[in-house]
Amino acid sequence: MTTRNETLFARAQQRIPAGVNSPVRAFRAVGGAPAFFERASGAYLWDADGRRLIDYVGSWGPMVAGHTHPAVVEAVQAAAARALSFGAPTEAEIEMAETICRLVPSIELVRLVSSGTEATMSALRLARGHTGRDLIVKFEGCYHGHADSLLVKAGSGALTFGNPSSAGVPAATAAHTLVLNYNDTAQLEETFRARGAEIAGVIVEPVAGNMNLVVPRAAFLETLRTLCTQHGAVLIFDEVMTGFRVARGGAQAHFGIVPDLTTLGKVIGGGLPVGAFGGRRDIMERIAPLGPVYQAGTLSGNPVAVAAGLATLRLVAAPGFQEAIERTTRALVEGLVAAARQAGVEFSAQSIGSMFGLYFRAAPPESFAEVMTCDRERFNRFFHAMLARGVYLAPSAYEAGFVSAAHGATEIEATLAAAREAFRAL
Ligand code: KE4
Repeated sequence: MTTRNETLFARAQQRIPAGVNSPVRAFRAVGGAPAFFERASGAYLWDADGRRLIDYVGSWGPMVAGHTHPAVVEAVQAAAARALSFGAPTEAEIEMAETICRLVPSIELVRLVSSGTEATMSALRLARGHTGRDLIVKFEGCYHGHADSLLVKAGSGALTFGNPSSAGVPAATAAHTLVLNYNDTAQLEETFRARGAEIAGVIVEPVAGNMNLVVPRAAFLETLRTLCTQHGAVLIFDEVMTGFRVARGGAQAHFGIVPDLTTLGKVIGGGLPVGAFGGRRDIMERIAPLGPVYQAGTLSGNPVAVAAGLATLRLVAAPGFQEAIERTTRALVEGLVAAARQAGVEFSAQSIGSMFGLYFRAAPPESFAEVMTCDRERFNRFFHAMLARGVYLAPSAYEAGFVSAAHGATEIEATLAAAREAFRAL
């Protein structure tokens, strides 16, 4: 019998490439028809077949307060009733900028955009404009959105479908992108020794979440900070995913490393399209119309999207919010490890803040190469076994998972009960 998800998927593919508006949603890595969702509330999603699912994707990060949080919905409704867009400055954008700078003190000046891709693309152009250099450094398996310079050995959907370096990116563009190994401090030092004077900037996920979850080794970020300072390269922390997830002030607060620029997205939009880039005032003052680096956007700082983001950040900044969500995430991970051990399945997992990684290998990977040794087929079977039992994980072995403040003991215990069965069925 054809399910409604399957019917919708067949119809979608007639007019949308692969039936989706972003590749990783297509379930091509895990197989089967993607779920088409109709509504969400708290920790739950309901799909076109009426299935209620516990959600660990959270729209890939934004839904940290849980779906349709009343404070966020009310803020959006009130803003929308006043105006949908002006294309002109509003007081709400000032409040958003002040809030971001207060929560992430390394950001002295910030500009809003409409996606994480716009944020990282703009930050790179700014690093090049500020230094007058062309070379940028990224790390294999890290994903920073789909700007040309960054689609070189990228993670997330690019990695999921085995095309980490996209077609359509001119060789001349890719030539200005140097790709190093995440957590390889020796290679970093050697690269800066050889080409430090050419490097405009280094962009890094301070906790990698697009090749599954990979946590930086202690010296990695510190060495990166030291080398960028020594050679006059701009250190960009791409906190689109880690911002307000790894810690209230992002991964930079967790590790105590101060980047020159930070990119944000996801949580700061609360589910609506908001990105941001910001940092040192002397660098940010190079952005048009103050300086020579052009950047613009019709809907940048959109009042309805900013209302959703501000309401979400107020919830995130509340006392106890981060501590509670970290406890829930740890309980999930510890329970999954215990369930796998009980079933005799080789499995490991870890969490940092409200992000987690699941690995079908004995220990959490510390590099892209180690991620590649995870049993992807086993993950795909586990994904479907959990989906069949009402739990929605990211449909790719190369994505991090996300817990929300709406996940409580009931959701965790239901997830672990499903996992105990799913591990046994592998
Ligand atoms: P967007 O352009 O998708 O808003 O942000 C790009 C981006 C930038 N930097 C980091 C660290 C990111 O994780 C992302 C986007 N993350 C993916 C999920 N791994 C978005 C999901 C998708 O592509 O559909």
